[in-house]
Amino acid sequence: MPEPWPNAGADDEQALLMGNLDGGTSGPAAPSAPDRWEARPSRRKRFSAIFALMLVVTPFLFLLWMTSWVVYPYSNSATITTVHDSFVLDSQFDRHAPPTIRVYYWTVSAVRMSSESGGNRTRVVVNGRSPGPVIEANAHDRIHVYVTNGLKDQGTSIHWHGLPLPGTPFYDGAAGISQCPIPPGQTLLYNFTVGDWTGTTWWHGHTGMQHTDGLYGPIIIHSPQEHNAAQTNYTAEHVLTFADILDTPADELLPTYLSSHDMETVPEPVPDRVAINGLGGGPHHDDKTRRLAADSATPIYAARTPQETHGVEDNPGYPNTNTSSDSQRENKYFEIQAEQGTTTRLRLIHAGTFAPLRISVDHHTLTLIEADGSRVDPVKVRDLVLQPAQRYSVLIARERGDAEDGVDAFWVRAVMVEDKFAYENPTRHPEARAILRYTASPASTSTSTSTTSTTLPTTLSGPYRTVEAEWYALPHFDEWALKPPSLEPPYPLLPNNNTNNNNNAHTIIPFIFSIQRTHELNWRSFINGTSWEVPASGEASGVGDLVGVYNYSRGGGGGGGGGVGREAGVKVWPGDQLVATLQYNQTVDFIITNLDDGDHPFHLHGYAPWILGSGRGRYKPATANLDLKTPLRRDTFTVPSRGWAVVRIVADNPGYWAFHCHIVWHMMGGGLFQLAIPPAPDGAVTLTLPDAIVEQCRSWPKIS
Ligand SMILES: [Cu+2]
Repeated sequence: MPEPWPNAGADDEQALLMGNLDGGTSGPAAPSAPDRWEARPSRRKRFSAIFALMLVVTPFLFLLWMTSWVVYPYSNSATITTVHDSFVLDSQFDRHAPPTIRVYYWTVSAVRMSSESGGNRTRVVVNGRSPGPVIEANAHDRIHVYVTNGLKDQGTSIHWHGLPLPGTPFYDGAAGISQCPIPPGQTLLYNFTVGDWTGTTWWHGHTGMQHTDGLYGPIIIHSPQEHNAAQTNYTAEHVLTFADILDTPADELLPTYLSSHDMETVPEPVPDRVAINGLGGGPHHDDKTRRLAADSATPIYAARTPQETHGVEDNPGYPNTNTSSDSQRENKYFEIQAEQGTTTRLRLIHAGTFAPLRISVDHHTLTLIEADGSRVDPVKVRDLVLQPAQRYSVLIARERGDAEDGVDAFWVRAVMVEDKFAYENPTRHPEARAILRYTASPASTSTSTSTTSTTLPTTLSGPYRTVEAEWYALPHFDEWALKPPSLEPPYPLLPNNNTNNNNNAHTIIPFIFSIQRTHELNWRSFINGTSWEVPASGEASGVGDLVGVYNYSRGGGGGGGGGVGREAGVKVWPGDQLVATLQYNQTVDFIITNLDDGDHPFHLHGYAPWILGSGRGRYKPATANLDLKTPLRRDTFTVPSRGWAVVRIVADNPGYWAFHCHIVWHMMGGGLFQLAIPPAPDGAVTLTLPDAIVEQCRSWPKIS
């Protein structure tokens, strides 16, 4: 299907955005860039009360602090669609609508909240909340996201994880690669098409540790065909965004992590809790306590100990439009409502940082139908493990026995997989829960997202008793065993160098990943002996290389001479930037060897590689048994501990793209390298770097 969108063309609007924002006269339209206080009346009241008591002596300091949260005034002229913004996806969403521009106005800011220990901690949020807004669109839509940096002293940027961004790689959001961070007070319009990509994905901050500190949210791209296949027939769908969460700001922990001289093993900070759509992080009472509580119809969280409010505290301003009473505000579990006798699709997203999460629903099997946007041959499992940045869709339906017994409510569980933790974290709450509740009427499509019920599930983890035998007979989940639906288009055939290239050789790029304590006793991640260093704020490889990849065609094409980006091969650029420059349309196999004793979820920007194979030990071509016929494509895959993986791409998406471990500690410690892919040498498509991207790099020295 052709897309009606030109790829360039937003430059005029970008130019407007470069101006000063607090003047309010030249700013772009943003009908609802919300005042964070207006959007969160409950928190405002709470803070006011606390501060009125505590800061009587220093009212001026408080006022100063308040005014540091700038509200950017906008007019209302550019809104094209109404932004739907809920984790309960709208069943009326028109999957057959003509290509549409969907416009979002976001302000990134930091909010402080009191932590368990009584101190303050900071979360980085969009429009006052974490997880931030949902982007919901159709294939071939164009997305406009105006991102205003409301942080006082840090740059920011947003990455659209898994979306290929054809023709607009400079909006990929990877700071130091595709752009410089957006300076404080400035706005960048991210303007890209979705192409024909469909499925479940997410956006997140890609500057420093902001993602770990809360800067993330879901992206759902619908396909007009998604309800057609009988095996994926479902009546409602819900998004569950999972994250492992730290009570200490991650940007404070990073220097400690990198210089933990006395630790013998890699000391990634052990998460404090897990959240599901920002809620349900516990602590959870044992089953006996829960039963008693449920029997007496008294919520267990009615006791307002400080520990009982984590879910709420983790989510300042989390959609709470219906939370008009105290009892509702105290509810802390995300609730999924499913209609009796129907099938529900759950879109599962790991938006966290370090701990893999084991996901299950009491008394239910999960029928897995999607991995990172790729349809999979449906497979039934008892539970699954989500690695950081991975996504799955599963179908669930109530077992007959439960229906007969009148069991209507079930726990959804997300439990940390703990084998990578290097030390004991005494404040750790390893499990988060949500509620799955069957109702007689259709599932709510309102924006109410936290439970309003007073009865909690009483189910235990595991199968319903009448189906135990079948349940235990189900295979163990294995991400490397997933395959695309057999013989079903539109799965592209695996390309090879005979069919898909213009005389470009089929190239193999090996890379070896390790985490080591260096000479200075710092913990660093290495790829082929290099350890990526985050460029200074005014630098980005894709912007600095103005005579390289982006202006490729202007230099006469053909791939020779000129800028640093043109010569094919793997090189270390100044500033410890490891860059593999490819030829357009080249088929490339990456052989990744993981020398570390942990699994690492690797993510390639701009592509969904074919996942050819993985194994333990070192890669041996003769015995590797690669799948060269029906491999799955996905953008985030696990390279096993002390093992290997082989993935393939065809370099048909020009741009600078990061390829890195998605455990943010490892990326920031150096575990990242870059692909530089030029446009076609015939000059049919040129990439023009938007002036706004260049200007934001130039403006950094002036700010700092
Ligand atoms: Cu890693």
